[in-house]
Amino acid sequence: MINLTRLTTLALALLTLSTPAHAQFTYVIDDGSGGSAGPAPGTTGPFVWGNVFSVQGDYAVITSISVALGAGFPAGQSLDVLLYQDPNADGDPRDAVLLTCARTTTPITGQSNAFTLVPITPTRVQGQFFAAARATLGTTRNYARTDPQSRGMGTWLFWGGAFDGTNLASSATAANYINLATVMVRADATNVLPCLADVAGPGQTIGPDGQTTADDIIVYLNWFFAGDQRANIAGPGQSGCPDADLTADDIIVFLNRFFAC
Ligand SMILES: [Ca+2]
Ligand SMILES: [Ca+2]
Ligand SMILES: [Ca+2]
Repeated sequence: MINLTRLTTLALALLTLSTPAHAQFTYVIDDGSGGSAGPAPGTTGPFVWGNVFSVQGDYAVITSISVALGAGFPAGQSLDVLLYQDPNADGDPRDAVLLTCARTTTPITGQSNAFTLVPITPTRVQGQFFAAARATLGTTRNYARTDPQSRGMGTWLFWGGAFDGTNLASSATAANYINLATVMVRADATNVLPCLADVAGPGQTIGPDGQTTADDIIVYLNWFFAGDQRANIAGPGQSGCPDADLTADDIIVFLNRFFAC
């Protein structure tokens, strides 16, 4: 006679093996309550501020970056978030490589402890990474909300010179905010990298169906040739920071994602 209890247990065990559990983790070094005036670079142009974190366990896939803004952040200005890999994991992000970025046009402004959460393309990191915010400095400059009670080594600020806001090594000033305060920038992570090319189901219905098939490629290419921004997933050199254009870089990145699933 078949033991149904054992069969059920076996089926559940196999299900557990085949579908890894998604768990969430937030990288954070502030205590949630900011207050100091914050850094105010004496320049205009791009300003990047953020924190270096060490990867904890399996939580190596970053899914969003959250930023609390300082009193000087102008209403109506967009806010970018950026994720960098530190190639030598030494706590110094001046050599860090930009992996991906994203923009919000509706950040929460006004000095408060409210975080603006900006989703990014889920991206795997290792060792140490730099999670950062970017905005263009104007007449008011204290853009970064800081927490004076959470002092440490992790906060870095970049501005000035020929800095384009992405290549940290090109900034005139790279300041490690040692033991002064912490900027309120956090990163959310999960332990499983999703399939980023699963955009469609059977019959080219929109939305993931758990499989990668020709439907996904067709839907992506339809978006691309229609000028749909859902196809804009890369920048020059197949950078993970989308530019304004739909080019071969976008298609190559999509196909790389497809074959990585
Ligand atoms: Ca480094
Ligand atoms: Ca699919
Ligand atoms: Ca593009």
